[in-house]
Amino acid sequence: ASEERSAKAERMFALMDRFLKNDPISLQNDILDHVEYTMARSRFSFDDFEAYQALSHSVRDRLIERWHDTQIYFKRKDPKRIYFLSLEFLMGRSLSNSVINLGIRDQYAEALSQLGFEFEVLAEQEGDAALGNGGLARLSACQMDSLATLDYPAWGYGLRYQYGLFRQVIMDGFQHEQPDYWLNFGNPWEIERIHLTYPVKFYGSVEDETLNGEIYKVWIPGEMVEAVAYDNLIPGYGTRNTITLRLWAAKPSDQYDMESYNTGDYINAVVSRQKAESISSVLYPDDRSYQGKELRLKQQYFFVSASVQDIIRRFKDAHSNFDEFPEKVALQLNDTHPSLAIVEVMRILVDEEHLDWNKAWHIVCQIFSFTTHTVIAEGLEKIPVDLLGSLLPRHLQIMYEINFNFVEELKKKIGLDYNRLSRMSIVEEGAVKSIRSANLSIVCSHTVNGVSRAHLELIKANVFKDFYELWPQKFQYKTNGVTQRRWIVVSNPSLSSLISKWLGTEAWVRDVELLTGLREYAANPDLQLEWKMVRKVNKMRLAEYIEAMSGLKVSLDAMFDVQIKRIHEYKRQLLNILGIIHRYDCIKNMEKSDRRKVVPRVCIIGGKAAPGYEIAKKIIKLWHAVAEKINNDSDVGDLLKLVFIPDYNVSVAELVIPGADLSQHISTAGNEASGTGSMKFLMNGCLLLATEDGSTVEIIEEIGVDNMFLFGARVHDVPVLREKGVDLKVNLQFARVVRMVRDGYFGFKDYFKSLCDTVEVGKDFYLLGSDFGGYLEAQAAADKTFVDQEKWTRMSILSTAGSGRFSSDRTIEDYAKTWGIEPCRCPF
Ligand code: HBZ
Repeated sequence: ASEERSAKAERMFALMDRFLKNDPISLQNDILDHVEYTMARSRFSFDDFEAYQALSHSVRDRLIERWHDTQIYFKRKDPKRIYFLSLEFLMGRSLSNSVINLGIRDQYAEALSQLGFEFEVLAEQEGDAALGNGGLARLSACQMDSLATLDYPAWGYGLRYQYGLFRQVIMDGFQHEQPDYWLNFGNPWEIERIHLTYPVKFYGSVEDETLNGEIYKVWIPGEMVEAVAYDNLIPGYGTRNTITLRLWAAKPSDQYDMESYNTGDYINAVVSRQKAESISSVLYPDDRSYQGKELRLKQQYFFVSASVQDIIRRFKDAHSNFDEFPEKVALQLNDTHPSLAIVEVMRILVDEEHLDWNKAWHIVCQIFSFTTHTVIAEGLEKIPVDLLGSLLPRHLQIMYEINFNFVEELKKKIGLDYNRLSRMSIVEEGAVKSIRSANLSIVCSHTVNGVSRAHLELIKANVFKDFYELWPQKFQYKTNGVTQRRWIVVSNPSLSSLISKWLGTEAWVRDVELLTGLREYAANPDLQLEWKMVRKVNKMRLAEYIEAMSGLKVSLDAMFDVQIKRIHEYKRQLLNILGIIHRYDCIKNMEKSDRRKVVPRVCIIGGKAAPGYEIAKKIIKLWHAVAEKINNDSDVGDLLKLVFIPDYNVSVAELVIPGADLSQHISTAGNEASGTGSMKFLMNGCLLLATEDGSTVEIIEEIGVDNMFLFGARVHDVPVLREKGVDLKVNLQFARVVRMVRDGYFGFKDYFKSLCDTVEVGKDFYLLGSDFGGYLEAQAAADKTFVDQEKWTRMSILSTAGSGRFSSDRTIEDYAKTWGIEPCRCPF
């Protein structure tokens, strides 16, 4: 039968030449067909949005062809597969990325222009898929692009939230959150697989069942919902391979609640069924703190259970013996959010496949690899046992058993050191008895990954010290990376062409280390001139956006100084604001004749605060209050302008990053696990002003400390400085700017009081006071360099040239070794 199947497959491949054509005329026909038959609009009357949708459908058709070929090929080859489990993916827009990876952007642009449309204009119609919070989620998206490009047999699994990350609206300088119902106008980028569903159980009880003289546990659920697959196609660049990001949506189950219909309360039965959909309705907008909310736990289990069932189903299609499972399957846990997958695999192997416990455990220990994205203990998830026991009674039992075995083994190794045993236990005894997801993930994974070298050192020394001492070989790091396809080719096409021209090849798009070839031309006046021109055009594009958005006209001669990321105390946007106040104060107190020497600046900031994070929201308001004052001070004019970019997201980043001269990555050392924004700026030739935190340490190694503006306390200084505090009599400049805010110089005196309190002597946990002097010096060094455009441009070129190590292609190659997977390239 399998021979017959593959013969049939061969015949199908032979038909390849009847697949869709990519010449402009064929593209036009396809677009118009979609206008008429998919959108049901007349060919003679459709607007830009409808054109965008028709265009997207024609791109999707092409993706589908490649995707089918890839999936059939994977099936035939049956390689070891990697399953990437993440509760968050920040995909952003798909159109430009897809046509570039398919290699047909120019053909589309031509086809559209003959129809009277402009590709860029239509691309702007697309909304972002924002199914994630920040760095962790965008990292997942970058890694999917690299997995596809490098031909790995990979699947991403996640949740199809109906509401993505909230929309940020600023009113009177305050952040307001609005729902992001991104599916309102349809989503051409997903394929609904109505027949690809799995039941997911909740609540209920566990009973014993005897089968052939053996006793097995059976879980009798109290509620059941259906997980429906939505496939998002991820094309690789320079390859036919197109992989799947499978997102699950919750639907009422038809199998389960027939009973309620027989009670006669038809209306209420239907209404209560509908509640099932709430599981996948909304993304939690907190990117650090963990709250023990039932809905969140339901989301985690829902997506994990559907994914694990899907993975096991695929394995069983080709194999009958679970001994082969670890040779065919690797699971990657993106943070602890999917850690229930471990327990779900155990449950299925033991309770449903009837493997004995030890055998199942042996399998589990070989398949999971875990990556942590946090540095602080407070960031670690804890699931209250009461909650878990009621929602997933069987899983709690399994966790207890895993923990019991682990603690027994541990006692043999370390003796009866009860403090250490209780720290390492998966179960935390305390006021609220809880499961420590990180401990579970570490115990059950073969590898624990940090996201930068510095991050690994921190977790070894702090949060996971006990585990590191027990299993040093488990702990590794895979420095994060970003995809140059999106972050240079899609977002900065003119820089992209310039690079290809000077390197004489486009090969860097797949092999980014080739960018080092730019180093030899860094001082070349011809390249410098072209480089500056490209950067100027990008600044112009950003300036137009700023004007359209805020009415503010900014000077292109000014230095565009950008900080865009989630708003957090540890990321120190407040340090940035206080630095700006200092700059303003200096300008005001200067002789008029000296003002000519001031380097004009446009300070740009963007980012969302978690809805419940009061201090972060005050930082946003402070920015606006300071901006109001400075932007309206005619005395200062173009020397200093402040811009807040509202609703920062992936597509905004694509516009802002190429237009930035300077970008700030100024977290207190020891707080940013890696940071990936800096890598995007680096690729685009933007200079960094940064602290020695997270991946910055490695960036310094690539581009050299002289090619950026470094300042601030180092990791080992931090505890000392926290202890010591700063003497504000010495640090007069800092005291002065904080006082200005306190005294109501920018209004809202009472409202800013608690914000000012966070940086008072003795309370300044993130060390704004002690880093302030160094920060001002680094800013002054940036000003000085900016005046020397030859030097600045050289540093800019060297930044791009040194960015190769921070491609997610390199990250994925590192992971591939850990996962034990090989490329599987579709040959057609
Ligand atoms: O992950 C970030 C780190 O802060 C950053 O340093 C790193 O570069 C990046 C990628 O490794 N962490 C997050 O973005 N974390 C979250 O978004 C998050 C979301 C939900 C949570 C916890 C954390 O429950």
